[in-house]
Amino acid sequence: MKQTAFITGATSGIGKATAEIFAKNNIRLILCGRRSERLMELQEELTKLTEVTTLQFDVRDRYDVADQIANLPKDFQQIDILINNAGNAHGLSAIQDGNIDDWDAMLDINVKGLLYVSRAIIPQMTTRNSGFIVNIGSIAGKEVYPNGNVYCASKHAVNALNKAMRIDLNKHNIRVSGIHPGAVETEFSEVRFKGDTQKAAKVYTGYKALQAEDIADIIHFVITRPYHVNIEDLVVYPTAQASPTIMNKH
Ligand code: NDP
Ligand code: 8X3
Repeated sequence: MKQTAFITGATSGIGKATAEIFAKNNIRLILCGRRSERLMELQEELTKLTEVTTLQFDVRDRYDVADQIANLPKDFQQIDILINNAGNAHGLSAIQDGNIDDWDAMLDINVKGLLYVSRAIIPQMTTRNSGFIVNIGSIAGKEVYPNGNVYCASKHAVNALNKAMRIDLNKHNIRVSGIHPGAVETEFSEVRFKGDTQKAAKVYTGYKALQAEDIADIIHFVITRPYHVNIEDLVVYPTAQASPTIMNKH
């Protein structure tokens, strides 16, 4: 039977590439993000391959998130796969210099936003005793690196929530997977450095970074294992990267 996937952060990077590979594999799509123009463009493109609807919301708005999910069109109401991907780093500075608005953004989006979306969707999965949740964490959720403080804390929280979901949803036959990438060349660093494209580009020069499609491919692999197989936790680095701070650049 055709499955339906709900993808947050589908307007760029990993989320967009995941939408594309899912569409090619005939998965019905609910695509989410704040940038409505990008959502419309993607819908137009992927509708050639599968059924697509879009939800435009900020994951920080718990009421809007709950309301829009509760009012999905009939054909999209059963969500089989949830990809919790929306998130970003904001700033990179020592804890004593941290910008408190940046801290709020990272905790509100990466942690609380993921919770709001999950809370709105998981009950239908527990009722059906089936479903798949993929949480996009980060190597920042496995190790802490200099100046990464609050972003690392937010991704450690995602790592903890991934485990918590596995435990609490175990009796409901729901699969839960955490995927934790190293450096992926997306808009991530542009957001982290507040639109400084030169600084952002430097993050990905001198080596071959992971591409959004690499992670999307892995997500698709994870969700297509037989139902009794659950890949609980997966850390993915570019070959040139050995840890958050060790990079073989030329
Ligand atoms: P991008 O910046 O390319 O994509 C981020 C996505 O998140 C966008 O679609 C954006 O959509 C969405 N988003 C951000 N804030 C909000 C919000 N408040 N409400 C709704 N949607 C939001 O980065 P990536 O694709 O790289 O990031 C995707 C995930 O992967 C993130 O969780 C990130 O932490 C994680 N990750 C990234 C790595 C990397 O090196 N790039 C490595 C490890 C993990 P819009 O702006 O339209 O709302
Ligand atoms: C993104 C990768 O190393 O910038 O989560 O934290 S890193």
